[in-house]
Amino acid sequence: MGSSGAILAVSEQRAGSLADRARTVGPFTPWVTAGTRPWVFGVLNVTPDSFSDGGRFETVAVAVERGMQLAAEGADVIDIGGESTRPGAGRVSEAQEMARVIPVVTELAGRGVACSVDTTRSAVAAAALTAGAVAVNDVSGGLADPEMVDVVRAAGSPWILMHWRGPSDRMQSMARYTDVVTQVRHELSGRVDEALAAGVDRRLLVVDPGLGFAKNATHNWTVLSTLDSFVADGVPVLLGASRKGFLGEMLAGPDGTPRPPEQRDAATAAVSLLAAQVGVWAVRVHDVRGSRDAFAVLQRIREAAGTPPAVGGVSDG
Ligand code: PMM
Repeated sequence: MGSSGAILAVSEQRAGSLADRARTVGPFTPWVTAGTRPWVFGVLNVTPDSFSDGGRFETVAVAVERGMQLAAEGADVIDIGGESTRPGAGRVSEAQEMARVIPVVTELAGRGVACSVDTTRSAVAAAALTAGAVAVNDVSGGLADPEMVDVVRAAGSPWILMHWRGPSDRMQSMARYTDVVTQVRHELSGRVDEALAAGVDRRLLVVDPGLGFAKNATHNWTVLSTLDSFVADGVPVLLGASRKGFLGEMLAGPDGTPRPPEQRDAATAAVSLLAAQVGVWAVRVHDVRGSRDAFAVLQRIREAAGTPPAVGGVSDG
């Protein structure tokens, strides 16, 4: 891989104590929390076909402007993706994904904005890290590309491992569970164990139950009702509920038509509040302000009650 030299250089810089490394890679590492609230990852899909914002941010300039807006609204990290993962979506070529994502990462990182790359491809992840991304968000949990583990290990990059059972064009046929919570937790811990066995630092791992990925609405609600059990498993948790179909179904009009994605933000903020209450490490949302406002409400209530926040990172040690 052409960028491996750069990745190794980054890796060498990042050697040293955890505290040094946290300083080097910035604060958006799983062992650091935002303090009293979860980190907020703002969604920036540079794709023509994502289910909620597809087609709106296709040019680099427009995408960068949107990224800056998300940051101004309180996103801690901008999560940049170039391949839609909506149910039924087909794949784009690696070259196309690179062409969509890398210029946007380069520009936003150059402006001092923390970016993660939402990709299942190791080459795209490597190029994004070289361009200044601070984390890899891999919806396949490392399953789609066996070389992803080498890239994140060499870069010393945080790696979000989402629960995944197969590609988007087939995943809904894989939404079969006898006990969704136990099985998703078990499959996630398998991904974590495999990453650890390959030499990835435990403190760089984040898990995500993958709402809507090989899960129907009932599965999603069941997972949300037991989010605390995912947090209790001890690996920081990121949650991506934003504008997803199960919220649209819940908010359907009298004729049963699901509420459109852009009108699901209040429900998304409600999920973010629930996530914060149980100690989730980060949320991934389109409407950053709604979740930040929800966290502010929770913060005031906790202050009034004298209750410490539940924050879901791991300690430096
Ligand atoms: N969902 C989508 C894309 N990337 N990444 C993580 N870690 N978790 C998610 O739930 C997730 C994701 C699909 O939603 P989008 O089309 O709005 O990006």
